Amino acid sequence: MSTGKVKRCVGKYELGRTIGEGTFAKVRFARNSETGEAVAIKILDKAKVLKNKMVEQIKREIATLKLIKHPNVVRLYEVMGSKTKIFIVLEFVTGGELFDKIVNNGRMREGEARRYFQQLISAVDYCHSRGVYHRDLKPENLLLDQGDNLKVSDFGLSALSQQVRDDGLFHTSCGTPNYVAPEVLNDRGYDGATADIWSCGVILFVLLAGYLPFEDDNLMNLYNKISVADFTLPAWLSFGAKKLNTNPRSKSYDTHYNA
Ligand code: 3AM
Repeated sequence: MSTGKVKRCVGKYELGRTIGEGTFAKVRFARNSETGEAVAIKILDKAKVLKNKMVEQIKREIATLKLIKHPNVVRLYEVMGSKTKIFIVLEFVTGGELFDKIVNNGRMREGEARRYFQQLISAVDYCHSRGVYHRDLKPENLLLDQGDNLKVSDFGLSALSQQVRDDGLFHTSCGTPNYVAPEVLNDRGYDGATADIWSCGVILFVLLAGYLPFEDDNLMNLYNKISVADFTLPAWLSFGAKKLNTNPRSKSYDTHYNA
């Protein structure tokens, strides 16, 4: 028997429950009414985007993103707008967030971390080769699918997230900029590719160590630690994993780095 409830639709998608609130958008479950396929829809407040006159840039970026197809990147199917909102229709990913694993089980074995890291680098390399940069790689953007494969979300959507950040404080909703490269913190213009690789390094560190390389309750102290690459490698890392540390200012593989 029908409940008589009218489902709210966006284009051909029937909106369902709210999955969560991200850095710059609300995320809702939805279903393609033609195919039955499940999707996730990110919903943004249009006013925030328009205010910053970024619409043209965002349209350009989205056109590029539709061409990005990689097993480790969350697919972007389409983007729609209403009078007040922007709807970004995405592949629905069911396995939760990678970092929930760390929160629940602590650090990973090297083999497990290596597999996720290879998938991350594969996604990043693919996007970079198409001129698409993430600029905000961090735990909440690393999802897992049913087969325990990594899916990176929000690739190329930095213009959108930047908008909303500009309306609040820098990185308000994600707390602290632990994953951000020093040159991004300086805010003097930066290379999207190397900034992403820095964040990948921080992510790998967290997978293997179970804690962040740069942490401080005081934001200025945190900026400072990031700027001088002041971190300590955990003793349990293998020689191979330690060797991945590419801090050009460190001469040996001591456990403490402070350039
Ligand atoms: O609020 P939580 O942390 O449970 O995992 C993302 C996060 O969940 C989820 O939406 C919340 C806000 O970002 N999410 C983001 N993109 C998603 C997607 N494509 C997604 N869940 C499924 N598929």
